[in-house]
Amino acid sequence: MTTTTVNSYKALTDESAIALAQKLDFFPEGAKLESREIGDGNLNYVFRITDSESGKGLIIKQALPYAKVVGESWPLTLKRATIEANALRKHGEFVPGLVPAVYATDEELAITVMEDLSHLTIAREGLISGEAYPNLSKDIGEYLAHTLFQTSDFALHPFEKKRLAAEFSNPELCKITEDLIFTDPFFDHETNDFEPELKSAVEALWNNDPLKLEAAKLKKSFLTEAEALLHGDLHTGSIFANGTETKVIDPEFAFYGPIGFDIGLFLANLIVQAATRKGEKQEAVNRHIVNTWEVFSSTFSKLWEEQGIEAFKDTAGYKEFVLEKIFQDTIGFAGCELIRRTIGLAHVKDLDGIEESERRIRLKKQVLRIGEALILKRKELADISAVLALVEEQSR
Ligand code: SR1
Ligand code: MG
Repeated sequence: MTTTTVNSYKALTDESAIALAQKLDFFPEGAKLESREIGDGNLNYVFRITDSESGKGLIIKQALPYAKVVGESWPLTLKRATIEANALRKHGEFVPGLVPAVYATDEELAITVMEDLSHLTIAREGLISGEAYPNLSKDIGEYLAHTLFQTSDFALHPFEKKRLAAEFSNPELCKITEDLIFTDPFFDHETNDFEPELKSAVEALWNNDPLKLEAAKLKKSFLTEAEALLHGDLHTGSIFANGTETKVIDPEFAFYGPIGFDIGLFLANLIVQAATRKGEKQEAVNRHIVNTWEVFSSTFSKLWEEQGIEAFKDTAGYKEFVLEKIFQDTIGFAGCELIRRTIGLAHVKDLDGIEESERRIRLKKQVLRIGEALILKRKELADISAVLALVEEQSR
């Protein structure tokens, strides 16, 4: 690991991560600490510091001044570490059991020190190896409803909501999403990455003007609709889980955006996983898809009734209008995520990890068809069961 210096910023090494951990009032005095860099994401270093004697551990996450996935040629703001820590704390006010505890931060070093979750596994990895995660959709449905409702105009005084929207202004990370999810996959752009066997399917997508028009509308929603404090990157790699516990990590893309974005990203990543399965195993993931939406919408609805402050909250049809708009956005954003995870810059192991090339290409074509149909038909789908029916139809 090399050391990079930017002003007073210094990239951590195992040694300096241990030195930092020793200064925190966390481990017993004189503890013999060990450090391991365990980051497998696209952007940051993650050090796990452990004391084998006491069994205690913590995580030190450090943002790099560039995107790790591409290299130093792609500079990236360190401010995202502060955004991430503050989003964990803000969301933790509403769902303390569903996010890691933040112990300390250092803005100059772009560091967040937080709870060690190594008794859990990354949900994407677990799902790929067939884990059922019985509580996953209930927990994520509740996480989504609470964090999104409680940071919206439906729950907050307008001054507080706008203060938060300003605090969580995150232009550089939003630009990544604007480019990688909403723009580049729909054009012949150099960031795209796909196998030659997909070329004709991809070219058909680039030449599909009705699809591009709908993608443009969804991008406009993402750019302009500051509805709630989003996680901003809620794929299954941003979730730790086991049979009973779920923790949402990594909200460095947090900003004020459209409520359906977080829900759509999560559902899309479940849809990809379901596409790789058959029979009862596929049905188990399909149940998570349905349950996520049902738990989200019923919890959101309850919060609206019990805690909503909007003057029009009891006006007949308004809550239903809001939920219908969120649903349609969710489905459209899910479609964009499916397309970009298949042919854009950042892929997913669920698909890329399939070694048998014929099956991998067939599933990728299937996921592209599902993504396209979700974007185009999002306003015709009556409910979440209709989404599953569409996914099934496109999978034949
Ligand atoms: C350059 S970052 C590529 C992707 O990784 C992150 O996790 C986000 O999903 C982003 O789009
Ligand atoms: Mg991440």
